[in-house]
Order: sequence, then structure tokens, then C-alpha cells
Amino acid sequence: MGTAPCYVLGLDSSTQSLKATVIDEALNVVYERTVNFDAELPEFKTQGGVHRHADGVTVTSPAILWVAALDLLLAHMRSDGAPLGKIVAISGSGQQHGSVWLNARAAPALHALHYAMPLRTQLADVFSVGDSPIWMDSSTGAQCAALEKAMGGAQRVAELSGSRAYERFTGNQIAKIYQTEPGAYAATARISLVSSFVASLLIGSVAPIDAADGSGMNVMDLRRKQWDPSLLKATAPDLAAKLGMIVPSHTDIGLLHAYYMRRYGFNPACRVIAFSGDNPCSLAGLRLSGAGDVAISLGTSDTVFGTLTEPRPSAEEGHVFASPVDPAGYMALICRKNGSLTREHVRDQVADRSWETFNRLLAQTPPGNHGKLAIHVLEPEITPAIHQTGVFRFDAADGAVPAFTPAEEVRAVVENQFLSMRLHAENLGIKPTRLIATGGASVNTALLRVAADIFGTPVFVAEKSDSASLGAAYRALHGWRCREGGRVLPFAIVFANAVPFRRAVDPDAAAHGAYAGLLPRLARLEQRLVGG
Ligand code: 5FX
Repeated sequence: MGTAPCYVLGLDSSTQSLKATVIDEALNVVYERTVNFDAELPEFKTQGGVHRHADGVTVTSPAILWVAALDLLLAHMRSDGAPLGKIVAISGSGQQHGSVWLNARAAPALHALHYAMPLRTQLADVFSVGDSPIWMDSSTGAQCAALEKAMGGAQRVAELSGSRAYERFTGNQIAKIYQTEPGAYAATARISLVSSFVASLLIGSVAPIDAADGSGMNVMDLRRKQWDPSLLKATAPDLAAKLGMIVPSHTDIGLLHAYYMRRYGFNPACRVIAFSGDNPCSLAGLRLSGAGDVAISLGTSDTVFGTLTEPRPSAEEGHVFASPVDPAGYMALICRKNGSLTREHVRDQVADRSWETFNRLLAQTPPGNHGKLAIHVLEPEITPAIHQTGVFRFDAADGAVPAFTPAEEVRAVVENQFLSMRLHAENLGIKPTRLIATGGASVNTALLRVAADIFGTPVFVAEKSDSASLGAAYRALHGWRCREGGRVLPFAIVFANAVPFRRAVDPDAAAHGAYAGLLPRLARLEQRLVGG
């Protein structure tokens, strides 16, 4: 990046917070700061960054919250003395699938942003739907069924878009709004993803959607990386114009708007690289190299993902997305909604709200939990598709039981999560030779030990547990270097000098063996609950 010190910024707009990570050209993290939505923007009355609606299936976040959070974060950065004037490129990560609905006032208002007023004042009236549906929403079962019917079945939708119809996928959310709020749909000029929306705030015009995050919508042709006309038609009318362009994830989408120079002191030459989804950005942050490298991300959602060269989407489960780092590549992903919040719920119920107690209880039971299994569904689950909520506990003979001891309960929740991840990852052809753990809960070695034993592979961890934000910064550097080089450079040039991952846990052969019989049992028990 030349001789003067230069930096790039990754912004991670997750479900619960907005985070900034600034790195230098040697990939050292020089600055980090997070705005927690519930704590720092209490006027929006979110819990965990979201509003859960009374019907139990609708989950939204106010779009203006993300606007307010950006100003707040940048104000913190400025008062912390972050090197804003030396940042040469910004990219970002957004929770996947969420949609931001913009009316005809949005484009001129973005263009005309004036540094003397906060974004939230200037953009208060640019939304045609103020409450953005997000990935936790599972209210679009009817729209999913209709899409699969119109397209000739789930396999056809999967073949084309990379996934069968999923409730949280943006196209089905769009179909619901078109059907239930036709006036709002008609008043919508553009529909952004959370990722492309935050990018729009930075460039001062409606930003294109990148191919990796666009894959989570059920309307993009996965191989051509273009909107598919038949999927669009089956979703809602006049949709192509509302969605705009799809670009490769490394694309330079424009100069940072003057608002940020005048208000915060950003570099006038700072470029913005297309934003992408949080899981694609995590793939970038974890430098997944193919060849058996599989990531487990233990956050609000638990996800398992790895790179793919040949997409083989399944009508049964899982997703194939375009790769965020290789325009010709793909990534496979499994998402479980009952992740950290479910572990925390069990911790609070039986382990005195303490991870120390939780881990001590975990150590009191052997791998395999004497055959006891539980399926915790506090939120309608994505993988497997279990809609009825509750905790379903089974003894070694598959009989339903009402309660476990605290030690059994703790082991049951953790083993179920990793067994289910392994089961469904294998169904999608993901077979790790090493796991790389990320996300908040990846700092807990006791959890990682169970993962290592269940998958039968060593588990590595990165120095930073937040790979989405770091991956956004890596992608900023990649996009910036591609622009400087005038061609698409391999993503690996970005992390050639990165610190290797730390080997955190090795599997225990006997423990791994104890899980062999539990997998088919779990598959059967899940099937009893699926669809219900
Ligand atoms: C992935 O498909 C998901 O729905 C989640 O992991 C969200 O991206 C979480 F933000």
C-alpha cells in the first residue's frame, strides 16, 4: 500500500451490533469498536437487536436503527482517535437475508447527505417499509410453498438458486410484503440487503448486491450470478428493477461520500468495496483453503461452512452460495437458528448463569451422555426444519422424558448442536479434516472439545473470534488491491503473511467412537419433529 501507513476498515452489521475493525497492510488489527444496539440505542426497544412479533414467527429490526448505529460508531471512532484519514478502503459484512425497503426519496436523500446533520434525520422518511424482516423470521411458509409449486418443485428451486425455498430468504419475504402490503410494495423503488444497504449509506447511492449475499435470496441464478427471470416472476412483479445489479464481491462500488470526510475526517480518496453477508465474510476472515477446511461459527446462529468448486444444491437442506473471494467458486452452508441464545438459556436455567459452572457440569458426564439426547427448539429451527418450539428430551431407548439432571442437560444441548451440525453437513457432502471455530462461543474450549470428538477432527481457532468483521476488512484490502492492480487478484495474496491458526483441541478416538451410534438415532428423532 505504498510507504505511508495505510489502513482498511471492515464494518460488521450483525443482528445485535455494528462493529468496526481497522487493520494495517500487515493484517494487524489496529482498532476495534462495537455499538451494541440494545444498550447504546435503547430508543429502538430491541432485544438482541430485533423485535419478535406476537405471532411467534415474525421477526424484524427497524431499518433506521442501522442508520443511527453507523453515525454512533463513527463518532466513537473519531473520539477514540482511530486513523480515519488513512483508511484507503472500506468493506462490510451484514446479517444475511434481511431486506431494507427504500422509497423514491431514498436515492436523492443519499446523494444529498449533508455533513452538518445526522444520517437518521436526513434518512428518516426514505423507507417504504420501516420494519425490515430479518433472518430469524419464519413467517413465510405459504410463500415458500407457492414458490416451489410455481417452479415445479423444491429441487428445481435448489438447482437454480442454490437452496430450496427458505422462509428467511429475501425473495419469500418480498413475496409476503407484496401480498400483505401491496401499497408499500408499490411505493418501493429499491430493495437492498442489510449488507448493500450499509454500503449505500457510505457511497451515497443505492449500492449493488454482491453475488455471495445475493445467493441467500432464492431469486438469483447461482451459476450465472444474475437474477433468474422465472424466480423473479414467481416472487413478485417488477422485481428486477427494484433489486438493481449484482456484482462480484470484490467490486469497487465507489468513492466514500463527502459526508464522511466533512463530518468525521475520512480520507477523500477512500474507496468502498461491495459489502457481503456475514457468513461469506467469515469464510474470507477464516481464509478457508478448500481441502477439508471447514468452519463452525458459533454465534447468534450456529453455522457450518466450507468452500466448494462444484455446486450440488439439495432440495433436502443446506445452501450453496457464490464464493465471496473467488468469482468462479462456491461455498456450502448449514444454518441452525438455535445457537448461542439456546446455550445461554440452558446456562441460565441450570448453571447459575455462569459459563464456569456450565463447563464444570459438562465435565461431569461422559461423551455420549449415557445415550440421553435432547433437541432444544427455543426458536423455530432452520436445520432441521422443526417449527414446534420446546425442549424434546429422550432416554437411551428413544422414550420421551420430561427432565434431565443439570449435568445431563448441559451435555445434551451441546452434543445435540454439534451432532446435528455433523449430520446435516455430511448430508451436504461437507467432510472436514480440520475444523476452524469462530464466533463468540469459540473461546470456550470445553465446547470445542465436544466438537472435536463429534467430528473426529482437530479444532483450530483464529486469534480473533470475530471472523465476519475481520473478513470484511480482508475483503476491503482484496478489493482495493484488485482495483490498484487493474485485475482480479487471487484472494490468497491478502493473507499470505497471516498468523497461522492455533490448534486448540484434538479429538479423542474413544469419545469419537461413542458418537457413531448417536448420529442415526438423532436423524430418526429429528425426523419425528420435522414439519411439526
Ligand atoms: C445464514 O443463512 C443465516 O441466516 C444466519 O447465519 C445469518 O446470516 C446471521 F446473521
